[in-house]
Amino acid sequence: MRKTLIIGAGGQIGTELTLALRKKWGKDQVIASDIKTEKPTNLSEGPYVALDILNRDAVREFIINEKIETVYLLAALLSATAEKQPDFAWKLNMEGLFTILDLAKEGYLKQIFWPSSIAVFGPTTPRDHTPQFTVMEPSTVYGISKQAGERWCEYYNQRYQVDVRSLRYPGLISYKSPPGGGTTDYAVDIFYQAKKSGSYECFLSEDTALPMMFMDDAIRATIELMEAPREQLRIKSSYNLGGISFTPKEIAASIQEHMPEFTIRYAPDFRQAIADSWPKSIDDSYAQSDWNWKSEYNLSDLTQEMLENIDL
Ligand code: NAD
Ligand code: AKB
Repeated sequence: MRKTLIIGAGGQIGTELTLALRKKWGKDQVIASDIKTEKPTNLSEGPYVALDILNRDAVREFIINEKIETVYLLAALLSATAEKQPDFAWKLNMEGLFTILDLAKEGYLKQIFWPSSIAVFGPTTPRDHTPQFTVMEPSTVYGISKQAGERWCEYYNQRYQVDVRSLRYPGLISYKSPPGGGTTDYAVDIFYQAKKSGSYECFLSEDTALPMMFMDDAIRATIELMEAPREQLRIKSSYNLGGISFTPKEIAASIQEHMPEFTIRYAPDFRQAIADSWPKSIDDSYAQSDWNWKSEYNLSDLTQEMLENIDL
């Protein structure tokens, strides 16, 4: 086990990834960090450091002094929030990546994980079973930053032999930490509102299909990718990762199987255009053949997990 730093550990993925890696390797091996000055309560057991990824000197000093060897870089603005502040989204999503890639290029880091997203695809991409290699013309600042990030990961991989690995996560659904401002957040909020009030107003239209995944699958995929022998990994940019695909109408019906009185209404807002530019489902055959990826949770499993575990 290499000494690990998770940047953006206080977010939706970081919380669960930190807990999973600490369970696997021991809490002292995995340092959580975030811009939040207070240690997140979910991460109370184990080391925490407040770090701003945009403070390049502080991040470099910490990683070099602490002899960190693996970094998971999760700090970013997500699709919906990024559209409200495009300049800052570009800055945050790109500058942090260069800081970490350069540390690896200089030999301080042995391995990096940096997540991409289905947002790298755009309106000209084939939307069903979107392949690994296809037209990519993202129309959001978030998607543009992820596509550029993928290109830089591949470049550092090929040119400087940096071991940076990446997944194009679909929309992630979880109950331990809330989502941070994405277009797929409705598929988390719907469970909280179902339990709180028995009804939900959805910001996407009823037939908007998007690729989604339960968090346990996403964490397992991340760890499996990081542990795969490097020579087996043909994709040096970012792997397509498939889970399930459903519409708001289908997730509502799944909730109604447990709560027949649950109601939903639709009031699409600016996030509809973002969702309409993304794939409906993903072909992840490279992940399947290179590191034996297989998702486990279907819509019915996910609904049951969410309704059982959400604690209001
Ligand atoms: P999130 O918004 O929940 O968490 C991001 C964390 O980064 C937050 O805790 C935030 O405080 C922290 N942060 C923000 N600015 C920072 C800074 N300057 N320095 C240090 N920390 C900072 O996001 P998430 O959903 O956990 O996503 C993590 C990564 O995974 C992002 O790159 C995101 O694009 C990607 N991703 C997420 C999803 C998803 O559905 N959650 C899907 C695809 C890709
Ligand atoms: C978002 O909706 O922005 C994220 C993502 C799919 O990248 N959940």
